Amino acid sequence: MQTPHPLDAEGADPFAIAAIAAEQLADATGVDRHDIALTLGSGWAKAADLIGETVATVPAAEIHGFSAPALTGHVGTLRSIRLPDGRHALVIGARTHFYEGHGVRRVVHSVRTAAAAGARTMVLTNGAGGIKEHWTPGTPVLISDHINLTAASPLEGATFIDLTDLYSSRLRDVARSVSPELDEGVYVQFRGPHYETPAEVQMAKAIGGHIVGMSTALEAIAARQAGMEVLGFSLITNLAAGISPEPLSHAEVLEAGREAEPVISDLLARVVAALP
Ligand code: 8IG
Repeated sequence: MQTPHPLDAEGADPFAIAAIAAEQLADATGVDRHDIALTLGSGWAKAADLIGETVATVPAAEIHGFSAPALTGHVGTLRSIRLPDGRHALVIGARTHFYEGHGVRRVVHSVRTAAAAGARTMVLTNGAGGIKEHWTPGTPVLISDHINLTAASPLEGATFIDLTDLYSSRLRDVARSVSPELDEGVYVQFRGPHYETPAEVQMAKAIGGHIVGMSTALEAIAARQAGMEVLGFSLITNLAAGISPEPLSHAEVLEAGREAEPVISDLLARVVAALP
């Protein structure tokens, strides 16, 4: 019989598992404490090279509770970076998506590990579809709030967590001090992995959404539960289904990400340098 994944084991405590992961990370990187954590989604990976000096790169699969990456093009590493001012950032290039079907605990394990490693700030980035027509592919936008349409939560049991100002207005102000032209919008998380129908995009718009994606809302909730301050960015890689007459193509999404990468990575690096 195969041993279950640690997070799926009978009686498993996700926070204890994250604490073990954080210890292993400290051993593997030689960095006792990380101040800031970043999850770099499609289009954002190059930022890791710009925010500081890489101290160590660890394959995520070597750390307790992490799994090998499901998608080629997703990095599968945890990287410790020393910022110019001496703070340390943990760059998570190993996202587990809810649509992989392994449950929410695994989706948010990297966020909980970052919190256990000491991070007080969680920067979440993603590639996503845009509902506002003037957001051409390659536009980075701040996430101002979210609508979670996954029907799931990382919180277990009667855990009531306030999500007011989840995407910290203080940190959004910091981002706009770096790049005043940054627009913002409400992120709507669908389960995926299919993209939305045009009718679903119209629903997202009608309920107050501006961005559609498959990753960030669940992670942001876990970050808030762990007491972190959250900053969220979406790279609009495509107009959401039906907003443009063109059908969506994964290849075009990847291409838009590649083209925007140098610009948005530079933006993110400057925002990280300005974080309190
Ligand atoms: I990149 O249009 C990317 N990710 N749900 N919809 C959803 N996720 C996305 C999209 C999109 N584009």
